[in-house]
Amino acid sequence: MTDELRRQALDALTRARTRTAALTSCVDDRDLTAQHSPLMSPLVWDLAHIGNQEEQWLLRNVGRGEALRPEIDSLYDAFEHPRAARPSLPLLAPAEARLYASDVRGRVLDVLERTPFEGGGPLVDAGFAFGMIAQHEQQHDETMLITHQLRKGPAALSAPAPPKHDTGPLPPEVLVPGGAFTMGTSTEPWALDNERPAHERIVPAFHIDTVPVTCGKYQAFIEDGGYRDRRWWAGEGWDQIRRHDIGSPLFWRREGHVWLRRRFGVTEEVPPDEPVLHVSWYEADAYARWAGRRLPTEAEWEKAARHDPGTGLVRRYPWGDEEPSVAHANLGQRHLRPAPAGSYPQGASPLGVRQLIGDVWEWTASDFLPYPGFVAFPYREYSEVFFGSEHKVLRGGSFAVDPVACRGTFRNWDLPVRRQIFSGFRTARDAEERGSGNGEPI
Ligand code: AVJ
Ligand code: FE
Repeated sequence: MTDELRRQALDALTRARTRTAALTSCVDDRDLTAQHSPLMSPLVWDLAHIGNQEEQWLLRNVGRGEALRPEIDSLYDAFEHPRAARPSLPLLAPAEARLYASDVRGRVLDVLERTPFEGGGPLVDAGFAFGMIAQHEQQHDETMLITHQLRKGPAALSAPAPPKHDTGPLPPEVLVPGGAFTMGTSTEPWALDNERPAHERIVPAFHIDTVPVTCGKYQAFIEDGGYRDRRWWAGEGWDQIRRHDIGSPLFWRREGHVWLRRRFGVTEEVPPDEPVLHVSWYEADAYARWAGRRLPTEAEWEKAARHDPGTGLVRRYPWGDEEPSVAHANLGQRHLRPAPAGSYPQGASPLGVRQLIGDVWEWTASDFLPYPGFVAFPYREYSEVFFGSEHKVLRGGSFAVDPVACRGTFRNWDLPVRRQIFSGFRTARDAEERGSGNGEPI
């Protein structure tokens, strides 16, 4: 078991570094140090920040080694410098940042070899710190992919389209029976603090969309004047779309009767059967209200993804406990887009809900809050400082998420105005037969 985890840790760290290298070698140094959007860091900041977090946690903390470059810690502290201010910092130049990150990694491989995965305390047992750092690097790789999407100019990245699957016809929604289920985890070895601990939740019966909302359906909301009708918009959402004159998802543009979108430097027609991407929580919420529905709560989303009504048990993923394969989900930046709605039949949940994992991050109705019994670990700044009503939870991961940072319990969060992230959604509604609390199908 620990041998297997050690192999997985090495694999996850190596996979992350291969991806980081690809994302930072396909553009020149000028591009790496430029700020492509005030919302994002220069790519070279992410690169050295990845190395610096790895140095702090795996070399200094786990490995009990001397600090390599303590003087740069504050440059790469995300809380000290907002993203917009990072280009004017005396950052390591691209070649230096690359050398630093690879120097750290070389030493980390020695630490990994000599660190016992049992009896060493919660930071190292089951290789947690190594898994955490692999997830950290992959999360920044997704952030860097967002920067690539925002970058002007010709394409720097390419990937094949997702394979074709049997996408239906499918029923538009699935009934999830009411009753208790186990939310979160106390056993997943590399689950982050906010996913813990496992606890019972009673979730009344509800219906949830079989597939994420598509561009075609979202277009109907636009054509119906959805962006001009105050009734659909909550809170700051209306102010945001008025102030910034927003009338479509980010990166969309209308030409006559056709909607076009720019994707990693290439302009194409909006594909109607693809899950909609680059919408804010407010846009998702407004669409749901227009459709006479609502966003699922986080507990509903997780119940749809993990609960098996046949056994009453929860799964790690909708399809079961096996690690994601290419047949289960569109993950890991193998493709640079979500697959058509209804794809990945082998990744469906026991009740037949598709594409819960991969393709697009799914906005939920819920604020980012701690579970009962939450303990910050190993640092308050990962989750705890973000808890509250400011951030909304996203679930399921996008095409840009590596499997190491994606599972049925994984929680992501962002401000409800954000739309440069790989965000989409599906909708839900209460079941008429609410209140049957015994967990049996109705
Ligand atoms: C969990 C994706 C919101 O990118 O801000 C990276 C992950 N935390 N470095 C983020 C993270 C520290 C985080 N999100
Ligand atoms: Fe970070």
